[in-house]
Amino acid sequence: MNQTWWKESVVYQIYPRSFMDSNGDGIGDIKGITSRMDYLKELGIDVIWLSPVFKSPNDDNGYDISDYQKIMDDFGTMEDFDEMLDAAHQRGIKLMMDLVVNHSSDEHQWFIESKSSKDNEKRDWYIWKPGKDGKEPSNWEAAFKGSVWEYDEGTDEYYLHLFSKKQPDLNWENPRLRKEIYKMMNWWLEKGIDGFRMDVINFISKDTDYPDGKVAEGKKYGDGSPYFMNGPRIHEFLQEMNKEVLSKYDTITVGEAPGVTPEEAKLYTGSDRNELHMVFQFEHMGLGDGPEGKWSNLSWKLTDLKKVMTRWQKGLEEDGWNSLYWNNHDQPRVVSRFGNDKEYRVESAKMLATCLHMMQGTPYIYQGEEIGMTNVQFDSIDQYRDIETLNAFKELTSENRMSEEEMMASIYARGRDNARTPMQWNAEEHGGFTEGTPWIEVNPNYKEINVEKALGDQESIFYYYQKLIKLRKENKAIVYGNYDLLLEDDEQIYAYTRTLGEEKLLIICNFTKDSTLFTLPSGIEYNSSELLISNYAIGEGTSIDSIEMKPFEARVYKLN
Ligand code: TEU
Ligand code: CA
Repeated sequence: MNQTWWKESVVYQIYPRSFMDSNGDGIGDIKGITSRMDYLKELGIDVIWLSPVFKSPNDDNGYDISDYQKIMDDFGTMEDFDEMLDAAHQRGIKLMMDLVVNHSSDEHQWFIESKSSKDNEKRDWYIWKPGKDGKEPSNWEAAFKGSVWEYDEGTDEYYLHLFSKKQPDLNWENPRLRKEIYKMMNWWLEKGIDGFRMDVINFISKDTDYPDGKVAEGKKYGDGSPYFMNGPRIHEFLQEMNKEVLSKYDTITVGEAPGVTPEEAKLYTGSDRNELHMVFQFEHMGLGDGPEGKWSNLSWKLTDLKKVMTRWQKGLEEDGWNSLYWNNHDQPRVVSRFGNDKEYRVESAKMLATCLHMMQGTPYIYQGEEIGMTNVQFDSIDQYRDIETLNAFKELTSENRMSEEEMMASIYARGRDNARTPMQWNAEEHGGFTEGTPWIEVNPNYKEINVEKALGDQESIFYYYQKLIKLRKENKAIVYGNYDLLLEDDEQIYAYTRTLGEEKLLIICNFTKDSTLFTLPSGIEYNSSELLISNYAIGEGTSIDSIEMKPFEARVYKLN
């Protein structure tokens, strides 16, 4: 296994709008990030993944870029950016930027020209089609509801947008467009950044016939995903990107790939593929999805979570590499999603962190996860900001597919704004995030849950994450050891081993608020055991043959 820094790193994701506001306008900014660089150093992370800070009208909070080489006014200036990059590098922290090139903003100069006329030289930098029988060219549904095709009166054609109509898809079939993207990527790498997280990168190659998708019961639009996920030329494009850009620098890359399987992930991340280092898969995040996607908010089973995680651990064990995450700016807070954000918030947050960070792959920590921030429950839909949530609320309630109460309950459980309420720094007003009025309200529990309180409590979730990160640095078995699941049918305990040569680790996690007996499966040979980390105080010399696991208890043993 070729040992490389990006396999041995821990990444911290910053959603700049909600991280730290330095000028009192209620919006997080780059100077605010720089002011918190020592905090990140203290946590011990190696890389920052910075969600987009580029010029944008913020239809999708920066995932709709109108200039790839300019900083959004809300966030500051390019000088602020250079200062932040330098502050990170001075502390040995690398910076991974968010590359959003499946689509741009409709306010990007390229699109303005492309839309201006059918024979504009940039017309085919985007995907334009005439209508079919007076309707959209195909029946696909957009991620933010409605058709993926928006009609343009001026040129009597439709353009494709898999997300909002202000996010027109770029046409990757066009070599001139691809060349322009590579030029922009090189420009950022020449500035000294250390890599990219690539937004829905497995969507950039489409089936250019745009065939209709299957229409589910009661739905108006069809499922186009078989025709835009992992498309026909995706590996050709990524190998070209690697040749033209990535191979020239010592980068870290991760491709966000909704719908990817472990088998396909080997093609994206295999060491001889010359494409990407790793991908973000979504199978564990989709547990509980139903006919209305995540808004169905069905219950999930631990055995299903174990199946999914094991498929990915084993699938990429020989070649390829896993990313490891529970949270990001699109997902609910893991302590609310898979843990217990009430009486066992601290124990379950630590247990979930243990379960993930002891696996094989590069762990990603989302801002606030390290202090156990929870989901939020705003009283009114008017307090929410996320386009995906607002569009879904409008469509599902207006079409009586869900009641307002059902929709609010689903937003509480699965909405993206759960991750976007401001970082809670202290118990002052607005959690110390801003001295102004925050662009979205702070979670009301900021007085109990905040960084200042965590730093003053040796038993806090923060210091537990710090220990996990340190453990990874000290134990090659955590990075490179093989994973083997134990007790696969147990609905309470998630247990597995990691093996690297003679070294063997045993990880035991109780995912429930009920105590439960762990019995070491036969066949696990050992002479002695050394406790590496646990979220409860454990008496010396306790046997590991059978353990009464407390609510949400986690333990990691080194077996000798
Ligand atoms: O998300 C891709 C994506 O699939 C999202 O629709 C996400 O899975 C979904 O919102 C979860 O419910 C990326 C970015 O992470 C997201 O913030 C952007 O809105 C989207 O692409 C478009 O750029
Ligand atoms: Ca600000």
